[in-house]
Amino acid sequence: MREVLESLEPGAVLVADELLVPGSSSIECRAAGLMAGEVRRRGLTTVRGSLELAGPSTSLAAVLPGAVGLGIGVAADDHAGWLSARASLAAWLRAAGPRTVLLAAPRSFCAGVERAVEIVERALDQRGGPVYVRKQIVHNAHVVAGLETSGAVFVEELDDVPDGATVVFSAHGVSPAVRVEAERRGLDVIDATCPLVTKVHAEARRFAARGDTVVLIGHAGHEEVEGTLGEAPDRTVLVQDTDDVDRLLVLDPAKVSYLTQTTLAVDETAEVVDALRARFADLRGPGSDDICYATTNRQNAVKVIAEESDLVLVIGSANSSNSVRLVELAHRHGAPAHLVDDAGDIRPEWLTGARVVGLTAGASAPPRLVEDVISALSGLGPVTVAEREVARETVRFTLPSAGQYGKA
Ligand code: 2E6
Ligand code: F3S
Repeated sequence: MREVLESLEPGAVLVADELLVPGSSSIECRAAGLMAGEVRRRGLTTVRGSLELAGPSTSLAAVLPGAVGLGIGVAADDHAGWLSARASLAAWLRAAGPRTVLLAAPRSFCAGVERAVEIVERALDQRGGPVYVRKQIVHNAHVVAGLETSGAVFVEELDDVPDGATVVFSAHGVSPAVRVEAERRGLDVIDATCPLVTKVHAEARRFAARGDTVVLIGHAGHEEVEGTLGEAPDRTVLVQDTDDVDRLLVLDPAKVSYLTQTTLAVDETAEVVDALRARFADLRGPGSDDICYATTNRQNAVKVIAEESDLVLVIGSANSSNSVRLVELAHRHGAPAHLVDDAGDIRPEWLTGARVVGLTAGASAPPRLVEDVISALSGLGPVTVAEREVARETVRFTLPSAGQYGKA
């Protein structure tokens, strides 16, 4: 232990994965990920390891009351580190205690994300050269980092892909202009666009072909929206809310149809569609909307847990539209809610006094992260896990044909 502390950089803090008690069995520190996040938010770096309780006086540890064999501990070798370690430990001890974790179901990966990730994994296994991916394959930092570690090269635009190389299009889809450019460059394209996004592109072409103004309801700048807009750019207008609908100018009010991004809030989108219908009596559309089954199910499930929870945690990245919608919806259904990439983003002040914690994950967040968060929370005291299932998902999408993988 002394060696670990001596090798700590100035300002670094050792966060204990276990506490070693001389002459006794070790004490597990499942909340180490939570503690490490808090130390990092205080501007210090962290190292994970074992902490010997009979060690140097610069270590701080606590055995949690009411939780047999669970502890939490930190150590630092300098004053700044020690102050931060002490404050972090105090904050997490305030949040300690028994709680219930209410899991939303469905949550986490949808069929389109499973397919997109598998497409990249297979390409990495089977292609000889590097595999480039245009944009994030899905909007999740952990998924992207994992595939990067396996060798995928993420780029923003096709300009960053060498001529003739393999490039995967992300799950959010691309505009026809991107496909044309890829062909012109002789790129070897594998398309991971979610089939439900592809369906919206087909609707855009069909509605535009009959001479309609196509109103796309969605968020400006989102990759899916950019791709769909590109199908009929001269005929398509983007609206984000009912104010945009009020301002809308169209060539022929009798020839208007609408489409939606797949990951919008169901309730807000219905309001925008109602506003469109109020202005354009002959409005045509895709049935009700293009919001996908996975988005709808995750929203229905988060509503249920929000109504029963003191706090809702949504696992997902900040650029994930469907994940952000889950946070907003939980708020609208009465619970304080926060988006976290992983356990390290959870703040002790959110949990202090929160005895029932609702937990869900956006469609691009790996299920492993949900398990990690439950495990981390169980390091603060006994956790009872209950699930609220609103739907069973059986949707699976087939992969592109085998010929798409490997040139041999
Ligand atoms: C493709 C289409 C829709 O930001 P958004 O929610 O759209 O995307 P992800 O990657 O977070 O979720 C999956 C997805 C992919 N949704
Ligand atoms: Fe597709 Fe919906 Fe997932 S559009 S990628 S199934 S969130």
